[in-house]
Amino acid sequence: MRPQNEAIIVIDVQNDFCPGGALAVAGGDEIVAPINALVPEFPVRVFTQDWHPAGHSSFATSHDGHDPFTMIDMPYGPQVLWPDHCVIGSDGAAFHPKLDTRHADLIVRKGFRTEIDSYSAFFENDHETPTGLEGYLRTRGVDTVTLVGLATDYCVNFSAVDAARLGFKVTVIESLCRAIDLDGSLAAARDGMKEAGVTLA
Ligand code: VGL
Ligand code: ZN
Repeated sequence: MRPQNEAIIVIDVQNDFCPGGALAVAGGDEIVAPINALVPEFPVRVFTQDWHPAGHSSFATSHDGHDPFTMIDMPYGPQVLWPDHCVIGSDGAAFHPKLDTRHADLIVRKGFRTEIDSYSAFFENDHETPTGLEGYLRTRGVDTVTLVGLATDYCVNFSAVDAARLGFKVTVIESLCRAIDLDGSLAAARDGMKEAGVTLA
């Protein structure tokens, strides 16, 4: 067992990010078994779930004439438009059926406001509106976090960089993540994480 100050954060291991899903990440399902094996080593276990209302502003279908995987300017900054995914209550939004969520102490849902996306487990994409996870971790005495899940270059990356900026010691286990890799987003994410002081293991 890891020491009491260490948490694992399992990011968005949901059907829509696995093969066959609406925003499938190649090999997304390969990480499920090793994540199940790793989670019990940690005294604090947080899982996140991307959780969007139908008609969410990050969906290309909400913007006439815009295609998925293109950019749009939102009031809070540039935003990638995605295929409809992880719609609240849908099968695509459910955790991968083999993911052992019995281990979860806390499940954080994010992206549930129509007008703003939330990649990070800590802040929405305005980098300002908190999810409450920082307070949860601190009140449980956590100062060190390990991140795994989907997708390396979006939700794992944003969560890792925010955690590091908040002063947590952060490790991303890359072999337990898979990337979308849109226009060099994986290389940019790796550089950004290293720059923020995140350890890529
Ligand atoms: C994610 C794109 C849109 C992720 C979520 O979990 O990385 N990516 N919503
Ligand atoms: Zn999303």
